[in-house]
Amino acid sequence: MATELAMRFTKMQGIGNDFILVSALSANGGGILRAAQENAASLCDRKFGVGADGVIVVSPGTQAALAMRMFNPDGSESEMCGNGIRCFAKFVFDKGISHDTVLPVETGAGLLETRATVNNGVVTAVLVDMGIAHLAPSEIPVLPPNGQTEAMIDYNLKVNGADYRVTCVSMGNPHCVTFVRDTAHVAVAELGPHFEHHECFPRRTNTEWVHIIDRKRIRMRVWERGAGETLACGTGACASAVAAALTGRADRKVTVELAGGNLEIEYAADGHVLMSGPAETVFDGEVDLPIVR
Ligand code: ZDP
Repeated sequence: MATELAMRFTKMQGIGNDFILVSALSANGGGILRAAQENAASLCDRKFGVGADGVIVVSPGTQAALAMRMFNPDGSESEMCGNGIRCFAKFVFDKGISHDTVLPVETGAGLLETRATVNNGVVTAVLVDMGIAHLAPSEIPVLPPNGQTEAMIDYNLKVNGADYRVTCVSMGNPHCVTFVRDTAHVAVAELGPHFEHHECFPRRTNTEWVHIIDRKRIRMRVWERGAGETLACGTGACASAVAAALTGRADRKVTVELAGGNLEIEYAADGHVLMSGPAETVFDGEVDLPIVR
Protein backbone atom coordinates (compact mmCIF):
# COMPACT_ATOMS: atom_id res chain seq x y z
CA MET A 1 0.00 0.00 0.00
CA ALA A 2 1.32 3.44 -0.89
CA THR A 3 0.71 6.33 1.46
CA GLU A 4 2.29 9.77 1.93
CA LEU A 5 4.69 11.36 4.36
CA ALA A 6 5.06 15.16 4.56
CA MET A 7 8.82 15.53 4.96
CA ARG A 8 10.29 18.84 6.05
CA PHE A 9 13.74 19.61 4.71
CA THR A 10 16.31 22.38 4.41
CA LYS A 11 18.13 22.93 1.14
CA MET A 12 21.76 23.82 1.87
CA GLN A 13 25.03 24.15 0.00
CA GLY A 14 28.76 24.24 0.67
CA ILE A 15 30.68 25.91 -2.19
CA GLY A 16 28.01 24.85 -4.64
CA ASN A 17 27.77 21.21 -3.54
CA ASP A 18 24.09 21.14 -2.59
CA PHE A 19 22.13 18.91 -0.24
CA ILE A 20 18.67 18.23 1.13
CA LEU A 21 19.00 18.09 4.94
CA VAL A 22 16.42 16.13 6.89
CA SER A 23 16.07 15.45 10.60
CA ALA A 24 15.16 11.91 11.60
CA LEU A 25 15.33 12.64 15.34
CA SER A 26 11.55 12.70 15.88
CA ALA A 27 9.44 9.78 17.10
CA ASN A 28 8.90 8.76 13.44
CA GLY A 29 12.65 9.07 12.71
CA GLY A 30 12.96 5.55 11.34
CA GLY A 31 10.17 6.20 8.84
CA ILE A 32 11.71 9.49 7.76
CA LEU A 33 15.12 7.87 7.27
CA ARG A 34 13.58 5.09 5.16
CA ALA A 35 11.51 7.53 3.08
CA ALA A 36 14.53 9.81 2.51
CA GLN A 37 16.67 6.85 1.43
CA GLU A 38 14.05 5.29 -0.84
CA ASN A 39 13.27 8.65 -2.47
CA ALA A 40 16.85 10.01 -2.65
CA ALA A 41 17.00 9.74 -6.44
CA SER A 42 13.69 11.53 -7.10
CA LEU A 43 14.39 14.20 -4.44
CA CYS A 44 17.81 14.95 -6.03
CA ASP A 45 16.37 15.13 -9.56
CA ARG A 46 16.84 18.71 -10.80
CA LYS A 47 13.88 18.67 -13.18
CA PHE A 48 11.29 16.55 -11.39
CA GLY A 49 12.40 16.93 -7.77
CA VAL A 50 13.87 19.39 -5.26
CA GLY A 51 17.31 19.09 -6.90
CA ALA A 52 20.54 18.29 -5.03
CA ASP A 53 23.85 16.43 -5.08
CA GLY A 54 22.65 14.28 -2.19
CA VAL A 55 20.30 13.76 0.74
CA ILE A 56 21.69 14.03 4.27
CA VAL A 57 19.81 12.63 7.23
CA VAL A 58 20.45 13.70 10.84
CA SER A 59 19.97 10.52 12.86
CA PRO A 60 20.50 9.50 16.48
CA GLY A 61 23.99 8.06 16.95
CA THR A 62 25.32 5.24 19.08
CA GLN A 63 28.80 6.64 19.92
CA ALA A 64 27.64 10.28 19.84
CA ALA A 65 24.27 12.02 20.07
CA LEU A 66 24.15 12.58 16.30
CA ALA A 67 25.00 10.50 13.25
CA MET A 68 25.12 11.57 9.60
CA ARG A 69 23.70 9.38 6.83
CA MET A 70 24.30 10.44 3.21
CA PHE A 71 22.55 9.22 0.04
CA ASN A 72 23.77 9.95 -3.48
CA PRO A 73 21.50 11.00 -6.39
CA ASP A 74 21.61 7.39 -7.64
CA GLY A 75 20.22 6.18 -4.29
CA SER A 76 23.49 4.62 -3.08
CA GLU A 77 24.79 5.46 0.39
CA SER A 78 28.20 7.05 0.96
CA GLU A 79 30.24 6.55 4.10
CA MET A 80 31.21 10.21 4.20
CA CYS A 81 30.56 13.62 2.76
CA GLY A 82 32.88 16.59 3.37
CA ASN A 83 30.81 19.53 2.14
CA GLY A 84 27.78 17.78 3.60
CA ILE A 85 29.16 17.50 7.13
CA ARG A 86 29.67 21.31 7.26
CA CYS A 87 26.02 21.72 6.22
CA PHE A 88 25.10 19.11 8.87
CA ALA A 89 26.87 21.14 11.59
CA LYS A 90 25.14 24.35 10.47
CA PHE A 91 21.74 22.62 10.30
CA VAL A 92 21.91 21.21 13.83
CA PHE A 93 23.13 24.51 15.34
CA ASP A 94 20.86 26.90 13.41
CA LYS A 95 17.77 24.71 14.06
CA GLY A 96 18.56 24.54 17.78
CA ILE A 97 19.08 20.75 17.74
CA SER A 98 22.42 21.37 19.47
CA HIS A 99 23.77 24.52 21.07
CA ASP A 100 27.38 23.29 20.97
CA THR A 101 29.75 24.84 18.46
CA VAL A 102 32.09 21.86 18.90
CA LEU A 103 30.18 18.75 17.95
CA PRO A 104 31.16 15.11 17.44
CA VAL A 105 29.37 13.54 14.46
CA GLU A 106 29.20 9.80 13.85
CA THR A 107 29.94 8.93 10.19
CA GLY A 108 31.07 6.00 8.10
CA ALA A 109 34.59 7.42 8.57
CA GLY A 110 34.22 7.20 12.37
CA LEU A 111 33.49 9.87 14.94
CA LEU A 112 34.52 13.27 13.50
CA GLU A 113 34.68 16.61 15.28
CA THR A 114 33.15 19.74 13.74
CA ARG A 115 33.93 23.27 14.98
CA ALA A 116 31.47 25.92 13.89
CA THR A 117 32.09 29.64 13.45
CA VAL A 118 28.97 31.55 14.52
CA ASN A 119 28.08 35.04 13.26
CA ASN A 120 24.87 36.81 14.34
CA GLY A 121 23.51 33.58 15.79
CA VAL A 122 24.03 31.39 12.73
CA VAL A 123 26.87 29.20 11.54
CA THR A 124 28.78 30.63 8.59
CA ALA A 125 31.81 28.32 8.39
CA VAL A 126 32.89 24.98 9.80
CA LEU A 127 36.25 23.37 10.48
CA VAL A 128 36.11 19.57 10.41
CA ASP A 129 38.67 17.07 11.63
CA MET A 130 38.04 14.61 8.80
CA GLY A 131 39.99 11.86 10.55
CA ILE A 132 42.83 9.82 9.10
CA ALA A 133 43.44 9.55 5.37
CA HIS A 134 43.72 5.81 4.71
CA LEU A 135 46.14 4.62 2.05
CA ALA A 136 46.23 0.82 2.31
CA PRO A 137 44.50 -0.60 -0.80
CA SER A 138 42.28 -2.91 1.31
CA GLU A 139 40.98 0.08 3.29
CA ILE A 140 39.96 2.17 0.24
CA PRO A 141 38.99 -0.42 -1.18
CA VAL A 142 41.03 -0.84 -4.35
CA LEU A 143 42.51 -3.99 -5.91
CA PRO A 144 45.81 -2.97 -7.55
CA PRO A 145 46.24 -5.02 -10.74
CA ASN A 146 49.79 -6.00 -9.68
CA GLY A 147 48.51 -7.26 -6.32
CA GLN A 148 50.67 -4.91 -4.21
CA THR A 149 49.61 -4.31 -0.61
CA GLU A 150 51.49 -1.00 -0.30
CA ALA A 151 49.76 2.32 -0.92
CA MET A 152 49.09 3.22 -4.56
CA ILE A 153 50.96 6.49 -4.98
CA ASP A 154 51.54 7.70 -8.54
CA TYR A 155 50.57 4.15 -9.49
CA ASN A 156 50.31 3.33 -13.17
CA LEU A 157 46.71 2.37 -13.90
CA LYS A 158 45.17 1.63 -17.28
CA VAL A 159 41.69 3.11 -17.62
CA ASN A 160 39.73 2.60 -20.84
CA GLY A 161 42.98 1.85 -22.69
CA ALA A 162 44.96 4.90 -21.51
CA ASP A 163 47.68 5.07 -18.83
CA TYR A 164 47.22 7.28 -15.78
CA ARG A 165 49.32 7.85 -12.65
CA VAL A 166 46.85 7.61 -9.81
CA THR A 167 47.01 8.03 -6.04
CA CYS A 168 44.28 6.22 -4.12
CA VAL A 169 43.06 7.63 -0.81
CA SER A 170 40.13 6.86 1.48
CA MET A 171 38.52 9.66 3.50
CA GLY A 172 35.97 7.08 4.64
CA ASN A 173 34.85 7.02 1.01
CA PRO A 174 37.07 6.01 -1.92
CA HIS A 175 39.03 8.51 -4.04
CA CYS A 176 41.34 8.19 -7.04
CA VAL A 177 43.48 11.28 -7.71
CA THR A 178 45.27 12.13 -10.98
CA PHE A 179 47.49 15.17 -11.58
CA VAL A 180 46.99 17.09 -14.80
CA ARG A 181 48.49 20.21 -16.38
CA ASP A 182 45.19 22.03 -16.65
CA THR A 183 41.82 20.94 -15.23
CA ALA A 184 40.01 23.08 -17.84
CA HIS A 185 40.93 20.58 -20.54
CA VAL A 186 39.84 17.37 -18.81
CA ALA A 187 36.84 15.57 -20.35
CA VAL A 188 35.42 14.81 -16.88
CA ALA A 189 31.99 13.59 -18.03
CA GLU A 190 33.56 11.22 -20.55
CA LEU A 191 36.39 9.86 -18.36
CA GLY A 192 34.55 9.87 -15.01
CA PRO A 193 32.37 6.79 -15.57
CA HIS A 194 35.40 4.74 -16.70
CA PHE A 195 37.15 5.45 -13.38
CA GLU A 196 33.98 5.11 -11.29
CA HIS A 197 33.22 1.65 -12.68
CA HIS A 198 36.82 0.42 -13.18
CA GLU A 199 37.13 -3.21 -12.11
CA CYS A 200 39.80 -2.39 -9.49
CA PHE A 201 37.31 -0.40 -7.36
CA PRO A 202 34.88 -2.91 -5.80
CA ARG A 203 32.77 -0.13 -4.26
CA ARG A 204 33.31 2.20 -7.25
CA THR A 205 35.24 5.43 -6.72
CA ASN A 206 35.13 9.22 -6.70
CA THR A 207 37.74 10.64 -9.11
CA GLU A 208 39.69 13.90 -8.91
CA TRP A 209 41.79 15.70 -11.53
CA VAL A 210 44.21 18.07 -9.87
CA HIS A 211 46.30 20.90 -11.23
CA ILE A 212 49.12 22.22 -9.05
CA ILE A 213 49.16 26.03 -9.15
CA ASP A 214 51.92 26.38 -6.56
CA ARG A 215 52.96 24.71 -3.30
CA LYS A 216 50.10 26.32 -1.40
CA ARG A 217 47.37 26.29 -4.02
CA ILE A 218 45.83 23.49 -6.09
CA ARG A 219 42.80 23.35 -8.40
CA MET A 220 40.52 20.33 -8.68
CA ARG A 221 37.62 18.93 -10.70
CA VAL A 222 35.66 15.92 -9.55
CA TRP A 223 33.54 13.08 -10.87
CA GLU A 224 31.55 11.82 -7.90
CA ARG A 225 30.48 8.25 -7.39
CA GLY A 226 26.72 8.09 -7.74
CA ALA A 227 26.41 11.76 -8.70
CA GLY A 228 28.58 12.73 -11.71
CA GLU A 229 30.49 16.00 -12.03
CA THR A 230 29.67 18.40 -9.18
CA LEU A 231 30.88 21.93 -8.40
CA ALA A 232 32.81 20.69 -5.37
CA CYS A 233 33.62 17.69 -3.21
CA GLY A 234 34.96 18.11 0.31
CA THR A 235 36.31 14.60 0.77
CA GLY A 236 37.78 14.88 -2.76
CA ALA A 237 39.57 18.11 -1.83
CA CYS A 238 41.03 16.32 1.22
CA ALA A 239 42.12 13.31 -0.84
CA SER A 240 43.70 15.64 -3.44
CA ALA A 241 45.62 17.61 -0.80
CA VAL A 242 46.88 14.32 0.72
CA ALA A 243 47.95 13.03 -2.72
CA ALA A 244 49.70 16.33 -3.55
CA ALA A 245 51.60 16.27 -0.24
CA LEU A 246 52.50 12.55 -0.44
CA THR A 247 53.94 12.93 -3.92
CA GLY A 248 55.91 16.08 -2.97
CA ARG A 249 53.93 18.30 -5.32
CA ALA A 250 52.61 20.69 -2.66
CA ASP A 251 52.88 21.64 1.01
CA ARG A 252 50.75 19.89 3.64
CA LYS A 253 48.57 22.98 3.98
CA VAL A 254 46.87 24.15 0.78
CA THR A 255 43.97 26.11 -0.60
CA VAL A 256 41.93 23.91 -2.93
CA GLU A 257 40.10 25.78 -5.70
CA LEU A 258 36.92 24.10 -6.93
CA ALA A 259 34.34 25.27 -9.44
CA GLY A 260 32.02 26.39 -6.60
CA GLY A 261 34.60 28.01 -4.29
CA ASN A 262 37.64 27.31 -2.13
CA LEU A 263 38.43 25.03 0.81
CA GLU A 264 41.41 25.18 3.17
CA ILE A 265 42.91 21.74 3.75
CA GLU A 266 45.70 20.70 6.10
CA TYR A 267 47.25 17.22 6.13
CA ALA A 268 48.47 17.19 9.74
CA ALA A 269 51.60 15.35 10.86
CA ASP A 270 49.47 12.76 12.72
CA GLY A 271 47.70 11.73 9.48
CA HIS A 272 44.47 13.59 10.23
CA VAL A 273 43.06 15.90 7.59
CA LEU A 274 41.54 19.25 8.61
CA MET A 275 39.06 20.88 6.27
CA SER A 276 37.51 24.32 6.62
CA GLY A 277 34.99 26.09 4.46
CA PRO A 278 31.58 27.78 4.36
CA ALA A 279 28.08 26.33 4.69
CA GLU A 280 24.91 28.15 3.64
CA THR A 281 21.16 27.66 3.85
CA VAL A 282 19.16 28.17 0.65
CA PHE A 283 15.58 27.59 1.84
CA ASP A 284 13.28 25.46 4.01
CA GLY A 285 10.59 23.35 2.41
CA GLU A 286 8.24 20.42 2.73
CA VAL A 287 7.66 17.63 0.26
CA ASP A 288 5.12 14.80 0.14
CA LEU A 289 6.87 11.48 -0.27
CA PRO A 290 5.28 8.19 -1.22
CA ILE A 291 5.99 5.52 1.38
CA VAL A 292 5.76 2.10 -0.17
CA ARG A 293 5.39 -0.74 2.31
O1 ZDP B 1 31.48 8.91 -1.91
C1 ZDP B 1 30.52 9.25 -2.60
O2 ZDP B 1 29.74 8.40 -3.06
C2 ZDP B 1 30.31 10.73 -2.85
N1 ZDP B 1 29.53 10.94 -4.03
C3 ZDP B 1 29.66 11.27 -1.62
C4 ZDP B 1 29.55 12.78 -1.61
C5 ZDP B 1 30.87 13.45 -1.29
C6 ZDP B 1 30.72 14.94 -1.17
N2 ZDP B 1 30.60 15.60 -2.43
C7 ZDP B 1 31.84 15.58 -0.39
O3 ZDP B 1 31.83 16.81 -0.34
O4 ZDP B 1 32.65 14.90 0.24
C8 ZDP B 1 29.51 15.28 -0.43
